[in-house]
Amino acid sequence: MRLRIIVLAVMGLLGWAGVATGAPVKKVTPSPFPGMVFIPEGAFEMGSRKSLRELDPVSIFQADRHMLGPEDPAHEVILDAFYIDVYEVTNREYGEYLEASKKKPPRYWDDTRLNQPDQPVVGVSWKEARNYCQWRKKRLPTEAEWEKAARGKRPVKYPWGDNPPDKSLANFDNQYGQTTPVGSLKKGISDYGVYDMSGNVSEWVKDWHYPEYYLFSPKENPPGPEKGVYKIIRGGNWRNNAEDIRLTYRNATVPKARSNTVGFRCVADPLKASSQ
Ligand SMILES: [Ca+2]
Repeated sequence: MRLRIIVLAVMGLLGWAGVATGAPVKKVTPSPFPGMVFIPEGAFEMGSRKSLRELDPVSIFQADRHMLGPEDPAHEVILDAFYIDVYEVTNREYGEYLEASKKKPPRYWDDTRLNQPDQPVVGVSWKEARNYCQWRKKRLPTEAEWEKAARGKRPVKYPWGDNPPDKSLANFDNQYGQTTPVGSLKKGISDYGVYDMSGNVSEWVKDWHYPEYYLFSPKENPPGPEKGVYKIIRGGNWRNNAEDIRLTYRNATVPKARSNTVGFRCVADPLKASSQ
């Protein structure tokens, strides 16, 4: 007993000495967001390869260019660091939210082809997706954040590289005839370790759709247009073809849409290091 007291006393003195001499105390910070991966700050090239100089000025005024996208011009974007969900939000996770919030279940909640616990939730409107993220103390990604997380560190066409997709890489082209459990297709992972960024479900992002946003969007942390009619959805889904699951492909739909091909994932901002 006496020995123990002495040991504790010595440890106390050492601790006191550490503080007194200003020795750095290493803080171990557990990941504040389980199930999320860190995307470091920095620049990346957003959009397809065509640069502003290569664009045909006449084509910018052609109506068909404005239907969706367009993906050009490619442009540099600089983002702050953020965390993103490794997986699309699942029915299991969304069910926790329904239980706590007493909100109405989404469309397709009883569809046995789509409602298994590990399948991504579908049939949620943009607002419902946003509200879910807020409930988790997260938010929907901006379009730029989504693309950076999908693109990783290389100028690639798909999260895994430039090889065309097959059913081991992505759930697309109705090859599975339904959504797959999130994270099933490990070969299709992005450089940052994010799953199903191509296919499975298209994903709501924060941004309104404005066709020529890439021409004038701010370089740093582009927040998306202030208003619009359509919200952007990204990544393509289990029914889309190979072209439409490319990571630069832009699609959009009305925010009230509740589709069996659209789900979402959330992002979060790093905790402020100074909060002590
Ligand atoms: Ca997806």
